[in-house]
Amino acid sequence: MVPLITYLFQKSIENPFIDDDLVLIIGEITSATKIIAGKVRKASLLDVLGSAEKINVQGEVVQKLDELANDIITETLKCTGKACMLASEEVEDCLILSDSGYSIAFDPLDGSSNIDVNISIGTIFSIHKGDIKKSGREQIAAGYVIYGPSTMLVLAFRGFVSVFTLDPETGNFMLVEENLKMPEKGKIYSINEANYDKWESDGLRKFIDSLKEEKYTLRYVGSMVADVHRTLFKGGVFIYPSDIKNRNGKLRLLYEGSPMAFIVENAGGMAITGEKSILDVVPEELHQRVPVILGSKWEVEKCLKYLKNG
Ligand code: AHM
Ligand code: MG
Repeated sequence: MVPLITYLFQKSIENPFIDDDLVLIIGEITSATKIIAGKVRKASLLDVLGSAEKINVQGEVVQKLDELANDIITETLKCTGKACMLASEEVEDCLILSDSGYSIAFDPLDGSSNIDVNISIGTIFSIHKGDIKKSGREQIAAGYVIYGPSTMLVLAFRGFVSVFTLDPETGNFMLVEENLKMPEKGKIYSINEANYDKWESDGLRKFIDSLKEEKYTLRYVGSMVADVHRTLFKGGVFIYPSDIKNRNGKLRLLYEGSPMAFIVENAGGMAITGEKSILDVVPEELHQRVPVILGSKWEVEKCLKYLKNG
């Protein structure tokens, strides 16, 4: 089995854009996630569960583990000397570190509402060269780490997606699947259906009704990382749409929608806002939100037709 760093050096031979600085950055992000994985596993034994009694820039309650994960990733990336900008879900402004290098946007601990109840959560990251406010299409790499029964890393570059599992005995992320391709069609839809009456689009309601008629089943964890991870491997569709309360949905473009769209598209799936590919949205604001419809081609194309027909 191949450890992550060996894999990255092997890939850098055929793909010169994977330079030493990028290998260092990815290596350090994943080192940070190993520390976070340890804290998540022991969370109820440490004083890290519950709220940090703060509200973040999104107006959401900050959990102690959110804050801890943010500090671990930020400090680790600062030490590389190769990161020029950092943007985190938990921090209002972009942290500027230098004039050139890689910029990293991250959600340190996605699925915060599940932290206290031992349900899978994760870290999402997106890497650009230079300025952070670029479209998702210009990402150099994107990935997430899921803290589930095992800790796994899904890492995407343009054209290929690979999957690694953290071996707790050696502390290495080991390659378990290369060139991941997601199913072209699935049997699962994933959406917070409690908001059915609040969705802005009648077409979306009709699409979900049509899936029920086709005997789809519903799975919704409420951690984007977990819901996207299942969708990648089993196929189907994950949706966080716009609704009358959240006109652009709930999920954030730079560190949720865009990296997940990059992973899904490079694994052969689709990721759209309802109008265009999420990867073509050019950010105007650091914490801007975006409606997300992603998954297998068959379901996403079908959803698009329903949305157009209203
Ligand atoms: P978070 O980044 O504060 O954890 O919020 C994002 C999470 C996603 O992981 C998940 O898909 C979504 O919120 C669930 O929202 P809801 O509870 O409205 O269904
Ligand atoms: Mg999140």
